[in-house]
Amino acid sequence: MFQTTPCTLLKKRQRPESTPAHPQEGMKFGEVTVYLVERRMGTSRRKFLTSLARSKGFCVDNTLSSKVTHIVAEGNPANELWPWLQEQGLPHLDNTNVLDITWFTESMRAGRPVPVEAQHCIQKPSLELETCVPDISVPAVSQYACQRRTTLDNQNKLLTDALEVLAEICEFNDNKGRCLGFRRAASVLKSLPTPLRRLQDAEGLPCLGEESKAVIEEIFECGSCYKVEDILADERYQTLKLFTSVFGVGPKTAEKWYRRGLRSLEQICSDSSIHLNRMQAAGFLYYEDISKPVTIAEAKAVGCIIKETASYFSSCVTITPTGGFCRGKVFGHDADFILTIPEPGKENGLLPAVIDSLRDQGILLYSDFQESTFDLSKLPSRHFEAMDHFQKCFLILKLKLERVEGQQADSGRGRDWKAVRVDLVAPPADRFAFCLLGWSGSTQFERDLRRFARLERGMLLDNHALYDKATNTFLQAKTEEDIFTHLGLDYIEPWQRNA
Ligand code: DCT
Ligand code: MG
Repeated sequence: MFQTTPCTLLKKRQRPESTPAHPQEGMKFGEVTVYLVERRMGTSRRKFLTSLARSKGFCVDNTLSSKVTHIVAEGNPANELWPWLQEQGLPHLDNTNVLDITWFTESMRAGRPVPVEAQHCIQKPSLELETCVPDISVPAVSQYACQRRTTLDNQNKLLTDALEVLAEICEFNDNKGRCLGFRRAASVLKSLPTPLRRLQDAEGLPCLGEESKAVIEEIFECGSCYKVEDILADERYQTLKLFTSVFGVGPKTAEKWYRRGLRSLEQICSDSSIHLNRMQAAGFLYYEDISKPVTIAEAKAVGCIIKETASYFSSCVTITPTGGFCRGKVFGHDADFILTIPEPGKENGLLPAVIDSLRDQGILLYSDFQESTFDLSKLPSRHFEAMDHFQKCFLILKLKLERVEGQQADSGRGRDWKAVRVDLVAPPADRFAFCLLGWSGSTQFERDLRRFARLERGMLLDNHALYDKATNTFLQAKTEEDIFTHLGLDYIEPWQRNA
């Protein structure tokens, strides 16, 4: 059971007699002395949180002494934290609040120490648990995908496939909230190292709402979920799936066509009253090819072509694969690349030159070029936009099969090329790390990185920058690791971001 004593036994304290290493001017809450546990939190994040709390009038001690009333830890499971605390030889440990970072963040937001509640406390594991069954303790799973390691080895595919069908139908019905709920639930299950065997195994996992739990339970009991089976067999769902599989067709257009009674791609192509935009027209024209997955060998071949093409513009261009392939996927719906030039401003003419050259080579089937609207003075953006402001282009390239390793020139399709979707983005060199982190995905991982930055760190993150609201500064980063460090997060490798 959770102990209530520490919350009610807050000792009235006087200001520390000795001057601390950093004078704590304006200390307002004399009855609370906070100690931040550095393990798992990291030095820079601890320093940041210490100054943040002190700036709000909290007393934060750098040493763990009997003066401390509130010990705050982050990402430390109870079974690791408590033995460590006990080793520190602190008297009255049982009367001290041992709290999760949530108490700290809520207090920072409130501008005062919030009352300690059950959900804030990191409880001491019971002796019984420690001595009898030490190995069953499940490490806490974070509600944020950016604090979980999610490889492509999904141990709960049956469950996540079902939850993703529900997410999809919610998206078709324009129900964003429910859609996100199912996506978050699926994402948590994808991160688990072992398959769930029964509903009880999901106890304590974050982001699993009642509906998701009911689906999981039904699958365990009946082998499948009737609601999901119904959706999969539903004509509207199947038709919307088909229509949105066309490049340039989103859920809104698909729904419009469905409501007009259209049910097949042939019907759309032969309906003279339907006006397709340029992207959709290309989507239909090359549907046979671009509806098939891009293989990793094809993506590599495209990378070489882009490299050769960009080198005519400048020998200093770097091509960095991003998107699903950088997360270890062997198939994707497109191939994504970031192009950079070290010289500031030189990237401006880069993509138009690459596009012109691809056209001259006769391998450009479609291009949609978007000029840069990036303006540092307009940052930070409070609202995340689906697309960043960098110069970019969405292409369809004619990939000669002879360029693809392990591919026969004519593999029975009567032609020696395949149409392939390719996305290129060219940020200024000093934005590279933010751009790479944003384009590496997965979408769910990106969402949670931004949510984590905002809610847990008071920072704004997007594909352009990281902004610290507490200090009103932009935090610079050369690498993705730098950004994780600023956020006080353990580094998650790209192949562990398949959330
Ligand atoms: N992205 C994002 N939010 C979106 C769309 C994309 O954060 N709404 C990011 C994450 C992935 C990256 O951009 C590239 O996008 P896609 O190519 O659509 O995703 P992918 O992970 O590369 O998937 P696929 O393998 O199917 O191409
Ligand atoms: Mg991609």
